[in-house]
Amino acid sequence: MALNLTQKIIKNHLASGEMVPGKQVAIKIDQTLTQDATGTMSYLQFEALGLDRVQTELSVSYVDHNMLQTGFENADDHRYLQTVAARYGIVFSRPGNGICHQVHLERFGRPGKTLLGSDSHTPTNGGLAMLAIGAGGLDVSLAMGGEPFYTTMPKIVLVKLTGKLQPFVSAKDVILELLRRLTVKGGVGRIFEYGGEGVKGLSVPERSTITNMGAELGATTSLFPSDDQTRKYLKAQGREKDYVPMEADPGATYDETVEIDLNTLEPLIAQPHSPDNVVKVREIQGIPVSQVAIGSCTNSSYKDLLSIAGIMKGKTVHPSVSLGFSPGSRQTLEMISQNGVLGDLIAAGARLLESACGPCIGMGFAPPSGGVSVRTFNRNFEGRSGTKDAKVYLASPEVAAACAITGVITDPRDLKVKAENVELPEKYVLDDRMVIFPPADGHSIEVLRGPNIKPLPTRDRISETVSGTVLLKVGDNITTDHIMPAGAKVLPLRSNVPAISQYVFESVDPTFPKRAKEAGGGFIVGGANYGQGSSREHAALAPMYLGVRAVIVKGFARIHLANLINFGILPLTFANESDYDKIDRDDKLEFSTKGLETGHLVLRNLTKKIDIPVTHSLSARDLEIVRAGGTLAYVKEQAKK
Ligand code: MIC
Ligand code: SF4
Repeated sequence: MALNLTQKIIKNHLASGEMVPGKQVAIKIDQTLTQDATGTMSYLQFEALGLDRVQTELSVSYVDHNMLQTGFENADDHRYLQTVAARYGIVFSRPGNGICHQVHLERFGRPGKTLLGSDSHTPTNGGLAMLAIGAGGLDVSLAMGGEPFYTTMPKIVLVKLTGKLQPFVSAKDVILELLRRLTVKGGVGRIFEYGGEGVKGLSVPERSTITNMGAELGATTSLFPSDDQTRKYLKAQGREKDYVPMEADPGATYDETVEIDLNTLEPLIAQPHSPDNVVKVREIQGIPVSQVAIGSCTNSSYKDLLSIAGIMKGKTVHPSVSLGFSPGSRQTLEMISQNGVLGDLIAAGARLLESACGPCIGMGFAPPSGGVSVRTFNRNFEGRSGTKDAKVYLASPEVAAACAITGVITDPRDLKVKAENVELPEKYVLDDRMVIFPPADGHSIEVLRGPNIKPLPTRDRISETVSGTVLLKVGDNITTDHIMPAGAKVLPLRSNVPAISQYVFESVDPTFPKRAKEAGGGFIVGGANYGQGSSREHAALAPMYLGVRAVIVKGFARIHLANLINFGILPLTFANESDYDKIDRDDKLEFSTKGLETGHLVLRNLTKKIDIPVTHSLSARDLEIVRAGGTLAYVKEQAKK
């Protein structure tokens, strides 16, 4: 049977299950990656498994998120990560070496392999024809322990590209166009496989910009074939031996198809406060801009910085704009410092930021009050920048550079500059000195833990009757940034669940943690696409710590759903969406867990004296996990058996 590329990779890694959309599959994982903000939890969980060494072909631990060291916490976490990596056979990418997804693409990603990362933008490496999936830290720790990754087999969507990108139109516009058409819910339960003639003209870094932001569609992952572009890129990275050609079989079929003609695409921009609020740049040109930020795992490659320099060279950043840029990796930074591009950008007035996530996660470079910030990033959720009333727009590097010069939202085609054809280098600077490879035997390594690293909270087995109060009712598209904010103040508490739980739902209802504790826990009610955005398991772990028993919504985002199960919170969905209106905050609810296996439950709303039917999509394994009080408890029970 003719297989598409996704099916080929899954088939090669299928540990159990059937490749039928909607059924559970278990996928063998070749590589894992973690970053520091999710990594500490992931390695604490790996340690709890009691294994001696990681079982994967390659596991890499990056430090790129919690880089602002205003106290001992982040520095302690970095030291913990470095020592735990050496102890258990994990490669460690030191702070300063760059953003996990960019560095992984440059140095480690391999066509046809599977990659599980504790970060939602892990699909960046889909640009190299990897099946690269974002997951909670616990799922990644299990994968490091040799367990397959369990997920629902998604539908596979062919994104057929034709034509060629026109000058000043870039890869970012391809994914913004998809977000415009399909919205932040459009990719849920789907994998986006790119194909068609238009693929050939896109380099690996461009492909990765597109697969990176498939996460904003809610997709399980996105990937491109491995072809001559892939070979060229790997060769330039000194890794031609990692190249294998990979593509869909002729006649392969897909569940859905979307077509994009690259010839007709125009520069696009996502307006506040959602990545799918996309319009043509020309439709909103002229809006004054106070800040421009270039970087993030989406658009911080060598090619991106060269494109910007092409526009900025010899010009000056507009007096009302502050322009900051963070090269995606140390490799990129070294290269632009050697070829003069860094000098050109600095001469133009740009501010060099660290090679890290930085402003993308609210770690510095926050916009001014009410300011407009144009960013090459992937997320513009309200308040994420660190300034609550800032208005963040998402656009390509070319659009961002144009705005930096003119001080207003500008279509780069309206600048009187010639578009440069940016070629990828024949050879990248190869310098892995900031990567520490683990010793063959890590037994003698002492794992160093700081006082901010607190033990993992646990949950008891689920009871036969669950009752409690509705602590909060929220609407559609609630992000994990709403549930568990990031930013410079909260991020240093990632290894300390009791402390970080005090910030749950801070921007929605700051009384939530106190009320939850006082009520002895309870329920959250939400709308569609609940938990979209990041992979942070703290958005489940901290509510679990506060006693949340079940989340009842119209629909879940994939990673958050898995995280809720992992921490023993029951994810329930309204059988009839209109029943959302039949529950209010402070209502008392009760249900029996006896019938969980049937997939259908009845919630008794004791306050309104009505019954509300709810369903769930949990597999038999998921159910056992929730009954046990979470995955770690389940794994331990299994080990005893
Ligand atoms: C993000 O972009 O939101 C993050 C920060 O990278 C998260 C991970 C985290 O919260 O640590 C993600 O995307 O998964
Ligand atoms: Fe870092 Fe931003 Fe990418 Fe998340 S989206 S990994 S915070 S750069």
